[in-house]
Amino acid sequence: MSPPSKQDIDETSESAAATNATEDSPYMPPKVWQWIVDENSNKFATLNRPTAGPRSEKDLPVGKHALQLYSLATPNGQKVTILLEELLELGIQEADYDAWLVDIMNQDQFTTGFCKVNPNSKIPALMDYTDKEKPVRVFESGAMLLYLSEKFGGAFVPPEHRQQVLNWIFWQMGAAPYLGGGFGHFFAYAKEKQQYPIDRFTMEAKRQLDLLNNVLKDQAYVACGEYTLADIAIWPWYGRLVLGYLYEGSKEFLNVDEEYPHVIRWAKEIATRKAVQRGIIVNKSWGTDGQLPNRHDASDFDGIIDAKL
Ligand SMILES: N[C@@H](CCC(=O)N[C@@H](CS)C(=O)NCC(=O)O)C(=O)O
Repeated sequence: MSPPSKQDIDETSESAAATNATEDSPYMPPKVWQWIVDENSNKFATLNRPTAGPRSEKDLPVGKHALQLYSLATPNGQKVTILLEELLELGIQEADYDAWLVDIMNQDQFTTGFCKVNPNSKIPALMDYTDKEKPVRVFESGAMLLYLSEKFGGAFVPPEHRQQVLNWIFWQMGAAPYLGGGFGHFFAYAKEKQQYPIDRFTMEAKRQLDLLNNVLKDQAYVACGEYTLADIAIWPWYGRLVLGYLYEGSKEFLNVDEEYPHVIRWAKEIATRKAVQRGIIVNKSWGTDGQLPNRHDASDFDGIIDAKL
């Protein structure tokens, strides 16, 4: 499927508008949805298509370690690099890894090589070549956290709190799309600011923050009294949101300082962890703070670990 031509777009928009739009509702859906590219609507407009699968031929690079990560320092990517750095911090040398930058704005996630590791074309994607005869592909960041934890003896999943950890990891995987794809998209990325979607997703983002605030009022970490995989999954989204690093202006807009003090306390505490400070800059290629586009060795952090959180 290829992008529609300018003529297609004009004809489609005109006919849809003519048949459906009313004064109260300037857009009414046509009977059959048509793919219309409006390059000015948001920064992902030219990236998104209604079809899946590769768009170009290219193999992925493979480095020296058994674990090969293909990712980007977005919250979903940071979860995994934080966990890998935490495992190394515990002294687990087999967790050493190569992390390769996948530039999603350059459509790197649609190469044949990337799609073989993750047919869903989204970062992060991981290959485990520990058994060279039977390499394992892992996609979906939540699955990746559990895979790595299990591979290394149940790290960050205390047996007595295992179910609580799972509950919160699955919560994060279901909840964060409302924060990122909903609130973040309409508040920060959509060029035209519309009240309806901003109200809808702000309501949900604040409900989620209130939930975390209630939980963190009574215990130090999200799943139990100790730092677990659940915090590693949740912090890059909700921790960085309340610290003001996700969407410009959103900390004030969501009234974070007034309403979610326990989330802020938890977020600040996790931000002091050395592994977290390393993990958040892996596969990062923007900003004036620390960045490490590709990571192959612990020494790659030398001189750049004054990362801004
Ligand atoms: N549920 C997935 C979501 C991954 C995801 O949405 N990745 C985004 C970046 S944060 C991506 O690769 N977007 C590129 C695209 O949609 O083309 C996970 O947690 O791994």
